[in-house]
Amino acid sequence: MGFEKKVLCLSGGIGGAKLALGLYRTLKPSQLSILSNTGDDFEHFGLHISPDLDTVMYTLAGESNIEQGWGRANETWTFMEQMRRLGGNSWFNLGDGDLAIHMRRTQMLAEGKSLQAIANEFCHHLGVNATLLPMSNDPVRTRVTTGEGEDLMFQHYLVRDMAEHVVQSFNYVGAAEAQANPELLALLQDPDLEAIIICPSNPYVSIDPILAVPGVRDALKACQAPIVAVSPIVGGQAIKGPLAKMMSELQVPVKALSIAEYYDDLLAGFVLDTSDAELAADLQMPGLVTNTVMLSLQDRETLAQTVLEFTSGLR
Ligand code: FO1
Repeated sequence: MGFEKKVLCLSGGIGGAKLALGLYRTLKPSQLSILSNTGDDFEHFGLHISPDLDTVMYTLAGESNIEQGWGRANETWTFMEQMRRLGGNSWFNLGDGDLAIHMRRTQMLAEGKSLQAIANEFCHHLGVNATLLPMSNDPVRTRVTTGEGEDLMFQHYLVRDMAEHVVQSFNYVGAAEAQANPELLALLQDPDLEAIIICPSNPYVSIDPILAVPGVRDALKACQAPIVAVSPIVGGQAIKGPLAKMMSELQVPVKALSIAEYYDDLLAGFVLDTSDAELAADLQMPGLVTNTVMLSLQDRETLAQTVLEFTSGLR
């Protein structure tokens, strides 16, 4: 498909990581960088937890729990069982092996290492040869305004409270003061960067935190590489997670076109699922209609190849 140089994808957690894996297996691993959301990060049991960084890393390492989407395959849960027996917090499940990642990251942060340095070291040890780029090395925390009391920390909204609250708005605490990852800014100026893919992640809580970091959106827009988004809404539904519920609560029509409009001037093209083929005529930009539901590994690779071919036509 004519990509010999560099490709960047933007991803949140589970849904985005599927396409990131397809891209990782399609390209030479060293060609791919994944710009990751850190707005889901939080402190738990005194540990710094980066769910989206870890989900992408486990997925590319081939070590993720495919059914669950997050966490490790073949995980054991002795820690959580004992923590429950002791009356400890049990709403966020930390597997025994997963714990090592959080402890090691917390230790390295305490030693003054950056999220980027930590991601590089973890990817090296897990054999992931793509480049995982945290959107910033500074703290950004997604908060959800529900109109019921104070803003909710994202993991409280999503996991502890199972996305039951009605969302009114989101804010990304710390974003305004955060420095964009310098390695990202350098890549966006690299003439070898040939394509930028926004994976089918939740625009409000996975992609917007990335775009909220000062300079990122402008650097993406100024980049010579075309930007293409894959719709996370298929046939009026989200494949996984609370996106469709959020959109209806925000009075946004729950359809793929709403996502294309949301990203607006960032995009050179948009990818719709075959079930939404009739919407392609109303797209205000070049569109691709293809199967975007990634059930198998082959689906992930096929979608990646198809999206890359589409994007190369937009250069
Ligand atoms: N999601 C859940 O729904 N329940 C959990 O107990 C849970 C634990 C967990 C531990 C580590 C990790 O990296 C992710 C984890 N997730 C869990 C997923 C995570 O909360 C969300 O998928 C992302 O933040 C959204 O992209």
